[in-house]
Order: sequence, then structure tokens, then C-alpha cells
Amino acid sequence: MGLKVGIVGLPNSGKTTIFNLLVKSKAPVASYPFCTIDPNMGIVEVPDGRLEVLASLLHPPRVAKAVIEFIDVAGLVEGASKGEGLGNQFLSNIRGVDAVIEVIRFFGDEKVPHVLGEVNPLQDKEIVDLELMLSDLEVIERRLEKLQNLTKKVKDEQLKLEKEVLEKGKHWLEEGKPLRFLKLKEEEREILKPYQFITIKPLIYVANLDEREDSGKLFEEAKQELEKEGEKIIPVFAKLEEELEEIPPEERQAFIREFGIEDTGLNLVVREAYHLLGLITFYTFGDKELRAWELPRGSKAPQAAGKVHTDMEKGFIKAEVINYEELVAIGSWEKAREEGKIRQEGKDYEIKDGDLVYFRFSPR
Ligand SMILES: Nc1nc2c(ncn2[C@@H]2O[C@H](COP(=O)(O)OP(=O)(O)OP(=O)(O)O)[C@@H](O)[C@H]2O)c(=O)[nH]1
Ligand SMILES: [Mg+2]
Repeated sequence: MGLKVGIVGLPNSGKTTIFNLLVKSKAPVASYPFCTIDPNMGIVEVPDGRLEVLASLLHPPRVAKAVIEFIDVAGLVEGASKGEGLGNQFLSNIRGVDAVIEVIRFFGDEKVPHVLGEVNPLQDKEIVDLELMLSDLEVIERRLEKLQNLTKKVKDEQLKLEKEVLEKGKHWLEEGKPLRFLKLKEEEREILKPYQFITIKPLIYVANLDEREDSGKLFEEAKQELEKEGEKIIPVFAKLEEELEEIPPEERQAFIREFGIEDTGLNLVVREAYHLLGLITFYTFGDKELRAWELPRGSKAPQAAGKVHTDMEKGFIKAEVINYEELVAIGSWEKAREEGKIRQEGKDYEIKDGDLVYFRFSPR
């Protein structure tokens, strides 16, 4: 599967509007809170020039671009982690994502009530962040309770380590800090993985602005504040862009220039998300297809294999690898093989951007 990105935020912050723009769909939006109940899902293909070049060299029967899957969930309110609003139900919908977009409302519109009565982006951000942290904390506390008993009964090094890491995470969250900023050793990260903590995932803030000066001012303030904390925030004009979609393409350009927007259709979010999430692209090919995949920078070969199929990760033997640049210079896979340029890499190999990879694995 491709990369999954979950969209969270308060009700009426414009999540579904942004989702629709991203995936060019028409999921219902409304000016009342909790318009979205069941999650909306949609995919976007990531444009990729290298893929076309590879296709001309490898002649695969089919070419598949990397995709990003967006999941737009119900709005979250204070107390969500304790079951308020639609509560934990939506939190479970985003446990499985690879990254999170948090939409913050910067637009003022009396017809669209703000759940807290006023537009206050930094306050909204605090509420949402807190709920996400509380939900992770709850998962940790529940597990720790079990571990407390277990470790009393049995001596097991692994359980002891798990308890220690979870306690570390607990204290961190109790200080109001998301898990993604907690420095962890590789093995500790592995231990935490099955829990699918929400705040351990990379996150970007998306500011939903309107054309008013107030909105812009609030954005500048928030941007400064967030950047101080090492966070990223991307401005979008959701409503405006939605209206833009209605105008014929030939008139759109003039409109865009007038508003000084750099790009349409939230392309910017896709691009920035890709960049900020530290993703790289690798390629696989076989008899059936050539396909592009995204992967967090720094990932090892088995993890990349797991993108293609979980069995490939479990039964990973080795990866045959050549980088895009090198393959293009040589001109064909066969020639690269003859010249011994296809490298054999093991489970510790770190996949590089542009790698073309063939996985060898033992089926289970
Ligand atoms: N004025 C203005 N209205 C907007 C903007 N973005 C979204 N809206 C409107 O705000 C209302 C709520 O938008 P949605 O996209 O449904 O919000 P949501 O965050 O998905 O809300 P829930 O699903 O209820 O959590 C709709 O009426 C939108 O048309 C904006 O930038 N400016
Ligand atoms: Mg919605």
C-alpha cells in the first residue's frame, strides 16, 4: 500500500473541504459540526518524472505511480480521548496512518460556527494536540497496568524493557510533549511500533486561511510560534481553491495571480507533505509492473519490502539494487547485470532515493 495520511482537526475547520481538494472528490461538507462521521478515503497519484524514464528503459507491461491515501475523519473535540463527540472511534481510524495532517481554522465565517465560539488557532491547536497525546497516554497506561502484573509474575528481559520504554513515553506525554520528539533508540522504537501511537507519527499543520487581513495576521503569529517549537505549518485557502475549481482552467491562471497563490489544488500540500515527512521514492519492477513507492528516509531494505507485501518483509532474504542515475547511464537492466552493477544488499541496507529494487524473499 501507498503512504497513508490522516487528516485531523476540530469540527468545521475545513478538513473535508481540504480532503476533497486533495483527492478531487465530492464528499459532503456542511456548516454544522460533525458533518463527517464515517471516514472519507481517497488516493492521489504522486507525479514522478523518473518513473517515465524508467518505463522507457524497462518496458514494463504496466506502470504504477506512488500514491498517497488520505483519510478524512470526524472532527475531534475536547475530551475526545475520553469519548466526547465521536470520541475514540475516529482515533482508531487514524492509528494505522503513516503521517498526520492537522487542519487549523484561520478563517472567520459567521455562517460556519466555531465549536469554541471564536477563531483562535493556537488554542485550537493545543486542544487537538492534547487530545492526541491523551489518547496515546491512555494506551500506554492500559498496557502498563498489565505489564505491572506480568513482570511481577515472570522474569522476562523483553517485558522489562517494554515497561521501561512505555514509562519513558508516559512521562514524556505527561509533560505535554508529543512522542515524535522523544529521542529513542532503534530497539525502543521497534518496541513501540505495534502500538501505532498517533503522536509518534510525523505531523504537519495546515492553516486554513481566508482572504481577510486578520486571517493573514493570525497566520504570521502562529507560524512564528510553531517554528520556534520546530513545527511546520503550510497555509492553504481551502474555500477559495474550491471556488477556483469551478472556473474554467484558462481563466484560473489570471485569478491565481491576482490572489498571489503559488499553486492550485493543494499541490503544495502534497509536495510539502512529501518533503516534510522526509520521504524518498524507490522503484520495484517485475513481470507485471514497474511501480514507485514512498518510504521514510533512513528506512532499511526489509521495511521497503514490507511496503510491497508484509510477507516480503517477514521472509526477506536480500535486495538486488541499482540506483536510477546509474541505470540511466548504463541504459538497460540486462547490461547493468552483465557489468555486475546490480548490487546484492542485505537487511541492513538503507534504501536511497531513486533506488530500483528487486526483492528476494522466501514465501511463507
Ligand atoms: N469561509 C470559509 N469557509 C470554509 C473554509 N473552509 C471550509 N469552509 C466551510 O466550513 C464548513 C465546514 O467545512 P468542512 O470541510 O465540512 O469541515 P470539517 O472540518 O470537515 O468538519 P466536520 O466534518 O464537521 O468535522 C463548510 O461549510 C465549508 O464550506 C474557508 O476557508 N473559508
Ligand atoms: Mg468533515
